[in-house]
Amino acid sequence: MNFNDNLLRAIRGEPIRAIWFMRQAGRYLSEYKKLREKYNIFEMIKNPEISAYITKLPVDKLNVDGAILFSDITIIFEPMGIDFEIVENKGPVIRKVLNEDDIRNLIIIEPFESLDFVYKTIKILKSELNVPLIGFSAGPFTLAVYLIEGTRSKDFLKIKEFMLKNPTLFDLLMEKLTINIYKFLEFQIKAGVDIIQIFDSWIGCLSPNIFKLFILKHIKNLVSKLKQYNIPIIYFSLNTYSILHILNELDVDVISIDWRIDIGKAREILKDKVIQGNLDPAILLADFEIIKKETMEILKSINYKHIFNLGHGILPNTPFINVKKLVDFVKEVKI
Ligand code: 1CP
Repeated sequence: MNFNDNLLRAIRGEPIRAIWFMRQAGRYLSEYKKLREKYNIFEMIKNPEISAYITKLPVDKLNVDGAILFSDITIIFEPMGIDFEIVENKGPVIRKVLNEDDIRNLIIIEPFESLDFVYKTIKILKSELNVPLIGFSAGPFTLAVYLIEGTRSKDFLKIKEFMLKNPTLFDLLMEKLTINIYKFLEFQIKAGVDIIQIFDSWIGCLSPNIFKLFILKHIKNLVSKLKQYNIPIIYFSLNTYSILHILNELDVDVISIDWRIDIGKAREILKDKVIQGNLDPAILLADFEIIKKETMEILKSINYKHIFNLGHGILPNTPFINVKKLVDFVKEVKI
């Protein structure tokens, strides 16, 4: 079994094309939907055989250049003592949002004890995969959104009010979340993942100034601690055109962008950083002619230092055949 290192080489900036998809392992796959009839998401994540099987599905079925661990950003909530559930069509819901005492008492996790199933899943995958394995976590602000808002938010007003009224307490929350995220990522690295992706899905709700004042130092701190492991780091966010120049300061290998920015513009702002993205996930719902045309637009404007991916996760109602044809097209097309 030859190891396919296209993704690692693309991350290093070599002129090679690589493709994978965020949320490639889950919800749009028929095999996943079948399993979902029997198990809930945490039953699947906590079962190393099932989790490894789901992780491998897109590699076997799509021939993508990377595998993303089947897990969730909320998997560290239980060992942190957070009472929550995943609600159908909604996502994580916290039963009791955090107050000052909860923040001061927030548990610092020991992943080798509480998350050993993740370790086992990674070990299985490392012996069976022929592509790099991507481990992940959320960024601290993205986790804080769930803990303070209670669930995903449209306007993010609760967390904004909280951080503006209680800056010191918010800073403590960010510090503790950053420690937990670091420990969780370090643990995944020690178990054997080849690449780390930080999903900071919700930072795009903040102004550039607030982002710099309240958030940036925590992400920089997380990245600088991870750097000792010499592992490629991808930083993902949404709606961050207005702070892309600030994100360019991060000492990460890849910046993942959404579809709201022209990729040529992103290239100018991100200088020589490797860029990941930026096909709109909705394009995969269209006819293949449109998928091809939009894909060509991206490939014509950025032919290297680029990892082909969507600007966000694959949508649940995406036809599998469209994803399959897209991978084949990207692998074969000559520019
Ligand atoms: O009921 C189900 O089947 C559960 C749906 C589901 C799945 C398949 C959830 C609940 N999480 C996941 C898996 C998951 N989540 C992966 C695994 C790999 C894959 O599917 O390929 C990954 C990488 C994530 C990451 C994740 N979870 C993010 C960051 C990326 C993003 O989409 O912005 C976020 C914000 C979450 C929270 C979460 N967990 C689950 C849902 C539905 C959500 C999103 C809810 C929201 O939008 O707030």
